[in-house]
Amino acid sequence: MRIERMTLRLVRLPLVAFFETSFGRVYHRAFILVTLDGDGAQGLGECVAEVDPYYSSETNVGAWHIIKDFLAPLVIGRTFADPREVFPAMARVRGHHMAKAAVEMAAWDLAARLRDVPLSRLLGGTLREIPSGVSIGIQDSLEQLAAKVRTELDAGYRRIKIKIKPGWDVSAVAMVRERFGDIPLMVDANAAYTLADAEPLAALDRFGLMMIEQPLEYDDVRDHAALQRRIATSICLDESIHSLRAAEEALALEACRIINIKPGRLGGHAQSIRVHDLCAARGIPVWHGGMLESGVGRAHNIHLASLPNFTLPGDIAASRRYFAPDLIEPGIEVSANGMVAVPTGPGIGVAVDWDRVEAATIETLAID
Ligand code: NPQ
Ligand code: MG
Repeated sequence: MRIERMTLRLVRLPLVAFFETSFGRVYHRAFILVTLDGDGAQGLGECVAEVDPYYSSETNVGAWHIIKDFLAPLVIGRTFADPREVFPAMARVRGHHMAKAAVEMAAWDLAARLRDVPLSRLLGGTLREIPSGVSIGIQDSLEQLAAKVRTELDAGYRRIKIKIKPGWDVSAVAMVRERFGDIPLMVDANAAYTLADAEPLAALDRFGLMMIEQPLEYDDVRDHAALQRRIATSICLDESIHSLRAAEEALALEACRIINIKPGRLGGHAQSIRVHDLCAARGIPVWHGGMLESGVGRAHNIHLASLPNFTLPGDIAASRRYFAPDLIEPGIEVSANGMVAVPTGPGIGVAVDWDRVEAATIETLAID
């Protein structure tokens, strides 16, 4: 396929409810939609970088610059036999995985549409539906947290993840266990602790959590390995796994027993598949993370999460938990038993409502 043109749109949507992590509270989501035109078809990708460099060092304004000035010239006018060639074509640019992923994932959607197959087929997916979990942000009170957990369990979600930080950890987990019993439960610290907190983190062991996600520094592997030796709960790495190499290092050092895969963090679908395959070969389960994507990014995630080693429920919830309405119509739905169907149409297999995109767009740029 030949990439003929790229369009960038900076889009901003209000969130249905605020989302709070150890690094702060947000009420809106702003992201870049990337469109690639080629051979008479169009592919779509979503750049998951936020306004602020808090989860990751990338920002959407920075990604706009990197895509426009450095990535677009490396792909526009070029012919790719396979979307796996797109990430290597951008290798001259170091880092900027979220910017690269948006371009690369649009190329996968384009390739799948040109072959008239669902993206999952091209990626090597085998599951027809995927198990869905939810990520519940830090709340103002334990009462509010209990109400959220109740709502999500009633909706059928197969695993509850609660965000923690020092001061909102043992008390929150203890409350959930007391009120809701032995539900599939995990926590995500988004790097809010240090190795000096090993004792309070070990205090979580008695709650039988599925895992604790990214307790320590965002780029650390070594301290996580030391922590994993001192706590019984399995560590899952998120932020630290920014590449296949980082995944190899984490597994070599036994810094985690589970890995969270996000294509934005890794540089796209091809890199995500390589991490998935590495983990499968080592007996390490993976699950698909979430970045508060619109329906476009969410659909990409669902196709990727149909690969066989995504054995744990992912942070891939219904559109309506985040955006009402979403940019796609119909939105992503979750069944009463907590499953999301993998779309069967060509490409990402969802219908974008372009009037809604237009209404939410702050800035547009066409590059050819
Ligand atoms: C995580 N996501 O697993 C991320 C963190 C994250 C669903 O828990 C705006 C504000 C966008 C906060 C994207 C979930 C964000 C955000 C991702 C947090 O660590
Ligand atoms: Mg996380």
